[in-house]
Amino acid sequence: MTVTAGRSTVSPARESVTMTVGQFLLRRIREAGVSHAFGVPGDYNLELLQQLEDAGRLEWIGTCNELDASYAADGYARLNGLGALIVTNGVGALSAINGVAGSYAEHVPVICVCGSIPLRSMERGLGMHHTMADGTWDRFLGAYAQVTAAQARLTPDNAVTEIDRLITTAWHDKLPVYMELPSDIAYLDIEVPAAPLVLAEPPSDPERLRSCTTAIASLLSAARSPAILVDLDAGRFGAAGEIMALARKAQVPVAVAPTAKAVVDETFPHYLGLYNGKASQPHVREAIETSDCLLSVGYRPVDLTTGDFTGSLPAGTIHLRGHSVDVGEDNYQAVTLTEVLRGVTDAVPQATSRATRQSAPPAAADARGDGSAKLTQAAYWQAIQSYIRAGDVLVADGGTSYASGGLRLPTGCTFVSQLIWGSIGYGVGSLLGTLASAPDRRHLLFVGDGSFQLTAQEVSTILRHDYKPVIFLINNGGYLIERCYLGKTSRFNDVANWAYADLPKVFRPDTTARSFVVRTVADLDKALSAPNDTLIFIESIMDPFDAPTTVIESGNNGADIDYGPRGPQHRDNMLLRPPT
Ligand SMILES: Cc1ncc(C[n+]2csc(CCOP(=O)(O)OP(=O)(O)O)c2C)c(N)n1
Ligand SMILES: [Mg+2]
Repeated sequence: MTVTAGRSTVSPARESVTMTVGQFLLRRIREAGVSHAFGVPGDYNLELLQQLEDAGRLEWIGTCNELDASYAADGYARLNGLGALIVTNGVGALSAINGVAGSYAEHVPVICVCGSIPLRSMERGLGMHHTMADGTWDRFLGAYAQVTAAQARLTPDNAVTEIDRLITTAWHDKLPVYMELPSDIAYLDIEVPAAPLVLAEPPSDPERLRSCTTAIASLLSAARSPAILVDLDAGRFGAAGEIMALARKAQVPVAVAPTAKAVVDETFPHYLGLYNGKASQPHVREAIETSDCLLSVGYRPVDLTTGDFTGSLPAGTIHLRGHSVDVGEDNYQAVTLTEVLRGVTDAVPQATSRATRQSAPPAAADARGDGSAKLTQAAYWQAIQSYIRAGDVLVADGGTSYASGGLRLPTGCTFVSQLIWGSIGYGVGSLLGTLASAPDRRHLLFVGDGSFQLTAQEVSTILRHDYKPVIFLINNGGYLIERCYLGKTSRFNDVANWAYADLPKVFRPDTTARSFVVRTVADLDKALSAPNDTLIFIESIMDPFDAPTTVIESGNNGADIDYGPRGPQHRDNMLLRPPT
């Protein structure tokens, strides 16, 4: 029997179908759970975009530039588990490479498809546009080799194996991949598997899993002050539920690195808070650093997650990763994170004696003062704290907006930030992606004027698709966080003053967006009472030197690390110091 599926012919005996290379690629991306693709058209990918539009499997979200597409695919993948962007040869691919490198640093699985020059041109050595015009065609593949887990140039011969290898690698390793689709092969018929792509964690090696879970469970059961420290891989590998189940059964407190904020529900009774070396609350630091059995999940110490290297984990820390574990001298391979956590949970006795160790952070002094007073950062974050509700998606860009990491989040919230890679403007592009991934949730963006200027145009795409986020923009006349490193009053830290709140109207003349320019607490309260039935844009004007103490201290420490003892930060008044 032969089954006809569109143009394709299915032959059950061979379990393969005939399909074009482009249609197969789009089908596999869809089967991997991705239903949107971001990017910019170009002559080398138009044929694929035509296939995308004809098949209707994926929704195309055209962005203003490829950098924003890479941020959007990243934000999308953080919520959805996988994301995709489609760019054109050279010019598009290199515009996107910063964002894809960010996905690598932050362990976000993104598929970057580049419509590239035709195989015909490569075989005949034809000089083509969007190349160096020197007959070479491997340069961009080479560039992407530095920032992706796997790369391939598709051909009719390798398309089936390479498409599956790359998508599976992205999903399995939680890292981006790059594939070039030469523009003259997308419409060629090839034989492809009829069965859908199945993405599943490989089962652990049974003996390794047993030995590993037994070793961890016995250490944990004997411990007097066990603790768990969670980093972002716990979220990427979908292990938050397992971590909480273990913490509940063994009654173990859980702290998270700033890179993993909200991976563990912050209302969870065993949730301690953020661990960040010296910058942690004392009870969190003590629980982690003096634990006699610390279980870390995906921990990757960097300056911004170690309180600038002031933290140190206990020597015997057990390190769990996506697919391997270290316990003392023993290294376990071929074990998957969720299976290890489930195995340990099964093996430990139900603890009853350990009380939950959560303690609320000290209540901040009321910073709101008189409603007519000039808005301060302290009053701002206090007002936003009461605005957050369960299930919100918070996206934080760079600068003082990082202070959103200090908000106490209700249940079901997601926190998206690019703390390790730290490319400013990421938040605006990423917001487009989180909105496309979860349009029914409320999305809040925290962004500074300087960061916003890198990717502001993507607000037009957000409006074009009728998304309804709340954009909180701090207008403080420049790069305030940089003033905490160096150049307190230097001109290079100033930016042009835009009429930010007017932009929704510029980007979509018929917009229903509500824009506010806020100068006082009372102004902010009024803006915060607006219904979320359209995009809300809140531009808050603040003093150029008003920064949260956490941001000032991290900038000051950063200056010492970056410039060393002979650096210019030691001269008078070179950087913004905490108020005395
Ligand atoms: C792509 C990129 N360029 C430059 C930087 C350096 N940088 C980090 S934060 C920052 C300033 C952010 O200013 P703003 O968004 O206005 O935040 P503020 O601290 O003023 O609230 C800059 C320029 C960066 N992180 N990424
Ligand atoms: Mg600023």
